[in-house]
Amino acid sequence: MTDADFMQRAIALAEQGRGWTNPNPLVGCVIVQQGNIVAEGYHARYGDWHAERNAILNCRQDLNGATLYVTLEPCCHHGRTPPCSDLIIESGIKKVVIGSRDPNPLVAGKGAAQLRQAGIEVVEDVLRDECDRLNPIFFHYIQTKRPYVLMKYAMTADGKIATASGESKWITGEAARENVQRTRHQYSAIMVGVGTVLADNPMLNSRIPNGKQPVRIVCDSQLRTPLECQIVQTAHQYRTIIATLNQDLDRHAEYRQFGVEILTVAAQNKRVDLADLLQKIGQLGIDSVLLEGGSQLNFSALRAGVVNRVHCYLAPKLIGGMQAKTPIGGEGIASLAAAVKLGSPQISLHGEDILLDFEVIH
Ligand code: AOF
Ligand code: ZN
Repeated sequence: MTDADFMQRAIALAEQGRGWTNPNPLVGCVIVQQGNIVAEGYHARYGDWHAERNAILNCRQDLNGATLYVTLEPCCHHGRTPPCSDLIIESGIKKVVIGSRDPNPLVAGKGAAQLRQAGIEVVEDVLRDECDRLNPIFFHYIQTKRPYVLMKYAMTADGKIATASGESKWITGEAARENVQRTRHQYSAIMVGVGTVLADNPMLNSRIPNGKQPVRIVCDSQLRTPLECQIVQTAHQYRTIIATLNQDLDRHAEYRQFGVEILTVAAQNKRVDLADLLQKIGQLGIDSVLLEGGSQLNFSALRAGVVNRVHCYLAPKLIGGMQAKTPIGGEGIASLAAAVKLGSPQISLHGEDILLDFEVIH
């Protein structure tokens, strides 16, 4: 087994926390003694022990001279938990192999430096790209304090999100829709425009058994969300925020009695200013947003430059229709030269549907 093999195992362990650690990172760790894994650990849930501490606590053997593999630089600060660096030093571990560097200003190289000062051999950047891919949300949020935004839509092979008459259930099949449910479990919030609420009366929850429920956010500049809609009616059960320009406190009270939080935000072309909204929900501790349309909100988000990633589900169907909506509406971008650029996609198949997973290049 090589360093890369052990790190691969640590990555697989980190994956087990997916959906539960936000706004903290996914982290996995293995401890190796004479070429054998003697203990494993991962960060299972926000606020729980870190991966390194779990691995060390899980170890029944003497750690003297052992090597610790961890997907993220060990921390050296007192947060919700004590510094992992101290525990590693006390344990007798002689070598630490690290995947990602930690951009958290409280750590950022200081963790590795502390281990080296204590005489521990530190090797960095082992499978760094793979390890970095575990935590795009954490890296973005810890540095900007604004949530990471994933724009998701499902369209036919001719680029339509509904028929000309507005029928959209369902463009994609069951397997793709299940994958969206898994994605919802990984994001802290789901955001839609009021148009989507009026058209679909969606629930916007995660239907994964024991899944985490995302906060639901509706962008509704004029407060047109009906009090009778599912989102308002279930706001006591699932945290719900309506972002608006409307300052009528009596109107706010009508929503609040159902448990809806009203967030007044700045205006941008008479609509919700998404940059302002994201800054505000970042301050509420929300590290990630799954943007689920409709096409007007998608365009506003792209124009505001706040989208980090795109999930385009492509269904093997054709429907045509000049009036049939496409995923991104608004005025559109005027010239090809100004197009939003995407990286090369990761491509996966879900039943008959294709998922194109793009990073937005800023
Ligand atoms: C985690 N899990 O396995 C590692 C983390 O408030 P705390 O004590 O949980 O500290 C959170 C910070 O610790 C986090 O921002 C990151 O910089 C560092 N490493 N965090 O939640 C882990 N190794
Ligand atoms: Zn730690």
